[in-house]
Amino acid sequence: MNAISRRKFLKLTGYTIGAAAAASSLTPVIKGAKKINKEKVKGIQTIPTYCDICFWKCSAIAYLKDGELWKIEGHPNDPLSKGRLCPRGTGGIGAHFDPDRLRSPLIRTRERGEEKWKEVTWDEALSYIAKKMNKIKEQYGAESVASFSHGIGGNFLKHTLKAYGAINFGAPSFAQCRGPRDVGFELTVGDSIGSPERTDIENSKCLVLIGSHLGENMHNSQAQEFAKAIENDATIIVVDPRFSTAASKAKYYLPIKPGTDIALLLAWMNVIVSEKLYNIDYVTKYGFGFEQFAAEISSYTPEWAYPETGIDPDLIRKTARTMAMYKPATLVHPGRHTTWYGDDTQRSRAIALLNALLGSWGSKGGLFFPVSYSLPPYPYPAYPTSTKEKLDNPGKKYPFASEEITTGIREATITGKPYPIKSWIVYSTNLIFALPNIDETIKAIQNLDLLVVVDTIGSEIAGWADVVLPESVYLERHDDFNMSPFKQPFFSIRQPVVDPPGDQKPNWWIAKKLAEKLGLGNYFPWNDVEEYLDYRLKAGGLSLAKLKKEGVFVGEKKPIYIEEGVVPEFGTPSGKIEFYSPQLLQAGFDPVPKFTKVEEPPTGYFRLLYGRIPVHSFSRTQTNRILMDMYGENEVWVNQDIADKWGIKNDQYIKLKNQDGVISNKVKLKTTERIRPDCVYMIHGFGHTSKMLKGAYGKGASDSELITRYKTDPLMGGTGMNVNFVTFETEV
Ligand SMILES: Nc1nc2c(c(=O)[nH]1)N[C@H]1C(S)=C(S)[C@@H](COP(=O)(O)OP(=O)(O)OC[C@H]3O[C@@H](n4cnc5c(=O)[nH]c(N)nc54)[C@H](O)[C@@H]3O)O[C@H]1N2
Ligand SMILES: Nc1nc2c(c(=O)[nH]1)N[C@H]1C(S)=C(S)[C@@H](COP(=O)(O)OP(=O)(O)OC[C@H]3O[C@@H](n4cnc5c(=O)[nH]c(N)nc54)[C@H](O)[C@@H]3O)O[C@H]1N2
Ligand code: SF4
Ligand SMILES: [Mo]
Repeated sequence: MNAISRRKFLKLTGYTIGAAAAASSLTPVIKGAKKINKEKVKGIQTIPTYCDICFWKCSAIAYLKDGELWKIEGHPNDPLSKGRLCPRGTGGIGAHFDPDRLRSPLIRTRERGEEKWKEVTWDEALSYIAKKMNKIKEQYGAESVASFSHGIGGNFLKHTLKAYGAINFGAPSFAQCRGPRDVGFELTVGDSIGSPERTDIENSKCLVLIGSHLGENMHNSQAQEFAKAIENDATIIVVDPRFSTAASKAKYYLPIKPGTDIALLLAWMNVIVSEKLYNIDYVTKYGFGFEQFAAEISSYTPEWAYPETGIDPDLIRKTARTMAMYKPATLVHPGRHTTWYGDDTQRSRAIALLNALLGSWGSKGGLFFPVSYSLPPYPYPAYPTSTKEKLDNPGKKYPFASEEITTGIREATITGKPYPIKSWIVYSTNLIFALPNIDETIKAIQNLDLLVVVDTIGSEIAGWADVVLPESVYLERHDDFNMSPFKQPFFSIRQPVVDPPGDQKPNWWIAKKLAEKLGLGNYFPWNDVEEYLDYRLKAGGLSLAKLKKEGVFVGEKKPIYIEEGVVPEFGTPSGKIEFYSPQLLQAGFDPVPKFTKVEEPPTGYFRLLYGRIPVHSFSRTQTNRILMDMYGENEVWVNQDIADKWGIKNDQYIKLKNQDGVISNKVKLKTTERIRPDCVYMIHGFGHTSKMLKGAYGKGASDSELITRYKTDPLMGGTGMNVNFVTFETEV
């Protein structure tokens, strides 16, 4: 990045962590942590690895000073980080020094959820788990052990569980996050958006952000590219009920009424089609069912959309024409966390269609075709086969689900149907915070014979476990290669930088030892993970020693746009972009997206919205003292006029009460003109209730607790979570 964009990037994030600041805020915490790197090398050492504070997997270079972890920076060769980490990544070293880390395996001694434990050895913990798992297999079958995980670290444990015979695996990244978006695009262009997203933000001349709060949502490459687009004077259009950081960079800001984005999208497409502003050649060449689509949307004029969305028809026209003016370098960002209202797949489909009308799918400045390396897999023995079916989506109730549905596994655990689930093995996902309706999660847990949680800290889900296994943090372990498809083929290594401070173990070790205890040692023919990594690299003609030293291998540039010669393939039934979808019609759904009204908050209530802050990831960073120094509790955004009416003041503490009578922890008020009067907004991940999290316990309020209702997307089972209403309790 050049100097200007670096400054812009920093300005955009609003948070900078200097190495000095990081180190100074660490000093009090370092005490007590076991010293690292037995033979402390004098001076500076650098070790490349990749970050795990979120799932973007930026490559980084960790610095040791006199054998102690000192700081971490972006890897200059890495296409994802381009030499710069986001504020969370920079503060990531706080994860190593976190005084609230789990230090040894724990077995529950009292009722579930009481958080009373005895410390045990790894051998005791793994023997206990294996014994219970074998009993469950005997009594109910191996399919009755289900697993939840999030991120690459879950791969080895998944391997053990598949070898054991498990078939039910879920991650919140589908039904609570990007699922509707990926399915919406699959239905339309026959391909998903993926992660990292295939968005060519830096080259876009017109960038449309619907909710996607880039700059607060801090996925590194996207935030950097966004800074670049701003620098290039791209026209930015932001649609958000809240004046986000991105909105402050926008030429057009559309303060939409929450839940009405489909109406806006239909009106935009109506303008673009009726004024013949779409990319006619592209649509003729690649489109299917355009005539039916055009007829269907002909009544959705900006005047029709106005009373629904609250957006002035002239502004709808002007922004539609602007998008068309810059086509095909107009990018309507598909978003990521898209589980909002239960109609989310259709909204995402409308976004896919708008991109298609502009010819952005496959074009520079639009949505590119990602490229990647691939290494041959390790030749493991075949997994056992099962006669049972996965139970997350029985009878294909959600016909277009393309990944497992977490809440489907939870439901089956509650009902015992189509067959009982008796164990959850949970890796790196705080299900209490990630799934809507905590009571249902706890109800499901109460039906289990065994809940195992692998975590680094005593998260809420760990608090409910029978056995807690402490994992070493990313700076202390190997994981599998990162080979994410992106703009250039590349892959990177995660490797230990320092030793863990206690008896924490890496996931590969846990997976291998558990397999051995289960009598499945033959599924781990390697002794050490380096042997595994080396095997795969050699099979690809590459060297582990070199990768360990360099951190990242970057391949030759390849074509990623249609204009560079990529011939697009559409994996839809027609082999084209389906403006009109016969498969949706056949399954009983609208073949062209339609708008339906969402339920309004009752008088005195406000819609609860939530999002991200640059310095935290979900519910996983609130014990990281470096990051907590920068943002230590969340606040709730309330419109100034509403606050005045209620007689409540900025910085005052209030409580939120939802439609089902659930009352939150006390939370600071942020009164602002920057949000509509019909909703409130807070940062997800705060209001921790696990007493093991000393640095986070009781700080701020939890959106998860207030999300007792959710609306399930009938196409793919995603859980729309923007459907809860809260009112204020002013006595705290
Ligand atoms: N710093 C940081 N960055 C992160 C993460 C993190 O934890 N921390 N998590 C990462 C992950 S996994 C994800 S999925 C993404 C999530 O980030 P995004 O995909 O950007 O998530 P959204 O739900 O779109 O973002 C919330 C925004 O949508 C607005 N919004 C709410 N309701 C509506 C509505 O009805 N219509 C419109 N138009 N806007 C609405 C909110 O006001 C808010 O500005 O962030 C990623 N980046
Ligand atoms: N209410 C509400 N629910 C949401 C969201 C929201 O904004 N609000 N966002 C949704 C989205 S977009 C997503 S992607 C999901 C995210 O859902 P999750 O991935 O479950 O996110 P976290 O709550 O951060 O849980 C991560 C857990 O992993 C642990 N952990 C961190 N590092 C490691 C490690 O190295 N090893 C191990 N073993 N464990 C580790 C953390 O301590 C934490 O307990 O949540 C979804 N659910
Ligand atoms: S986006 Fe930030 S937190 Fe996520 S991997 Fe990259 S540097 Fe780490
Ligand atoms: Mo997400």
